[in-house]
Amino acid sequence: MTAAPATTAVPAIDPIAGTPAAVPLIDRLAITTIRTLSMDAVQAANSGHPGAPMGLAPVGYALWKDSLNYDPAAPHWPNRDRFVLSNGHACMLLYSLLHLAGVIDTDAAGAPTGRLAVTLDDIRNFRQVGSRCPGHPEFGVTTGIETTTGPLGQGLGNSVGMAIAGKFLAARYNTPAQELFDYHVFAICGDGCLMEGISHEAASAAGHMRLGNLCWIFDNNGITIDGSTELSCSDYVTARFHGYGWNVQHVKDANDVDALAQAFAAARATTDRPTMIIVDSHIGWGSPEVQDKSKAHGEPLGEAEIAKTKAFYRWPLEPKFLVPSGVRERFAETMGARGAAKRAAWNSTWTAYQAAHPERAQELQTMWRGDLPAGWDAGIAPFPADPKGDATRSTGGKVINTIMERIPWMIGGSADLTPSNKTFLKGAGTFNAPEFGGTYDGRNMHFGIREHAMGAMVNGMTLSGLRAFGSGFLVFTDYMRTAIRLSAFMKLPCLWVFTHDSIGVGEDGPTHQPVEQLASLRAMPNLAVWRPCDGNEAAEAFRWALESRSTPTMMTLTRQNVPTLDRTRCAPAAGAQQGGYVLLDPIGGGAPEVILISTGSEIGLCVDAHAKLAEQGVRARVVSMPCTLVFDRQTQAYRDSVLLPAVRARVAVEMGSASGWGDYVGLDGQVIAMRSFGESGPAPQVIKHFGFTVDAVVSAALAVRK
Ligand SMILES: Cc1ncc(C[n+]2csc(CCOP(=O)(O)OP(=O)(O)O)c2C)c(N)n1
Ligand SMILES: [Mg+2]
Repeated sequence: MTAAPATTAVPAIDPIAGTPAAVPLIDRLAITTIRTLSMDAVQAANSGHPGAPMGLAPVGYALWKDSLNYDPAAPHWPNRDRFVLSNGHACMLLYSLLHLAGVIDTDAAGAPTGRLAVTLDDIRNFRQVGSRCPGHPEFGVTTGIETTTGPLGQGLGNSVGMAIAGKFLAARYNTPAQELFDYHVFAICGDGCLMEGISHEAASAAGHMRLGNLCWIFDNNGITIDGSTELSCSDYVTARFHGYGWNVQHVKDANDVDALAQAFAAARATTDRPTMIIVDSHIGWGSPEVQDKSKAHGEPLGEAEIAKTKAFYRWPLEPKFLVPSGVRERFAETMGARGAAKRAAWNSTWTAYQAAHPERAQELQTMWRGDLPAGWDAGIAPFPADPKGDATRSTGGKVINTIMERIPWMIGGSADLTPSNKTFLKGAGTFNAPEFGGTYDGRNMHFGIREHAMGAMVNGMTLSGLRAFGSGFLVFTDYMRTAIRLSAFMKLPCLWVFTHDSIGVGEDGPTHQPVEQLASLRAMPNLAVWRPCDGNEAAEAFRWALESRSTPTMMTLTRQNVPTLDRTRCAPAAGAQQGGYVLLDPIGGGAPEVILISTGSEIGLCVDAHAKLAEQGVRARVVSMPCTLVFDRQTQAYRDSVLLPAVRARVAVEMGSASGWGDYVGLDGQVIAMRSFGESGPAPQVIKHFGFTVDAVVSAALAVRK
């Protein structure tokens, strides 16, 4: 299946410096192989980060060799331990490990392709366009990469989400006879990850939830890009993590693989809380000139320094990318054998489980395929026409509650705004540690006031197969923008449910009234920003979101009531599946002279303006555009049928930034939008104050028609 990679005969290498003499030669060779592959790859690319992989090589090696339960022949095995490299710049550590461990490559469906996930040639092509070894680890590009990292701290948040998923799956599916899920999540992080605020949010949440299946490993090298951490940070990490309720261990020498192995074993044995292992290390270890200096962080060592460092390692200068024979075999006989045995045992458990619990087994298979149960949306009932209407956060909450009943692995919650967001899942229990009154099979997450970590946690939960959602106020998506961006970048079908979507928030004022958020989120590639106009469009939007496999959804919902449109007068809400559709055409027929385009709460204004224009004999069309990204994905013919190219008199109306609407109204159109921050006041007054009135829409329509 997988071609055996060429190995190089062991050159005349002496025992390798650094690791204790008691460590077998082959292990010392393996560790130095990781170091030298990293140095050579960065040098060849003339770009990258050699220092952290050189310091962390024994840490990664000890973890993979002796602790990680992972079968390189089955990188998608559901009960594998997860390994996250939160300090993504250290990716040559990960690429080296993936290569040496012989992790196989799979296609999008998870089938083996017959090559390695990372070949030696991939490593030689580190950081080149199209390479399997991009500048930072990318989920979906390289098999075995569990999550994309690079923005420091994100991986830590992801690891918490993965640990939550592990607890949830164990609680929901394990039986006394069959323990299907007992995996651990290990994340390596650096000074940068721990300085980032997200690490606080994530650690606090994980400690509170008592996630005993989680372990973070801190590369305590005292160096960041600017220089010594004395420049910027003197946190006492031990006390900090004790404060979070974590088990804290300290390994005083990163080269001490025995101490590391003990620490990993102790982390596994600690099941009532997460573990932080602080590992004192040296960036650029072994390099005479750059060890312990920030210079080791992010630039090639240079040929001369590589020569000196390899001499210190007692390693031959040539060939580059040397993998001594025996090193790959060492991975195979340790991690490989252990992983294969664990997976074989798991397979028997799974077979027994399928026989004993066929429905639950079916559920898991559906989840693993990324599918939904048959008839998952059958419970969604239409909302009857109602001029008074309801807020889309309320109708949306009803839809979520309907669909979650049929998707048992749908789980999520809010950053402490559950009653406002209306995302509580009735009767679904609370995910939390039992000592705080929760259970691990509860499906209501209380993320706390931690938007940023919530984002990364939802990504981690989604990476683990769950249909996870996070909610909050739209204006605060800025706090978690990187996590949202990564969901779009990783093509995860996350569901972001953000309410209070405009100045319609009212009294809370401009700090709470989003203006530029819609436009800025729409600017993100592969993020479907939905802004439904009523309950029926909200139902369609959720349908789209759940059926999406590779595009996350940002559902934006109103705080204030909006009318539920009479669908006998307006087009059916199913049109929303195209992202934009003709809601109303001229009363009495005839070609439209003017097109009103709008979303969400402003559709009501356009519907009323449409009637007023008709009274004045103006033939208007109203286009509802709840999701521009989905509309843009339609055929040109469809888009032209909605936004008739001949009709250049167009008005777009949205209580947000005007940015982006020019694409739809063109140079002859007008945009009624926000040009400033909002105002505190009762919503109807604020909305009127900023000119969002039927008359304004009518005037604009008449103006563009000329
Ligand atoms: C959110 C974020 N901010 C800034 C950066 C740029 N950056 C990459 S590595 C780094 C320093 C990280 O220091 P540390 O984690 O200690 O890594 P080491 O130098 O020890 O490898 C910075 C600032 C980033 N990748 N992500
Ligand atoms: Mg550092």
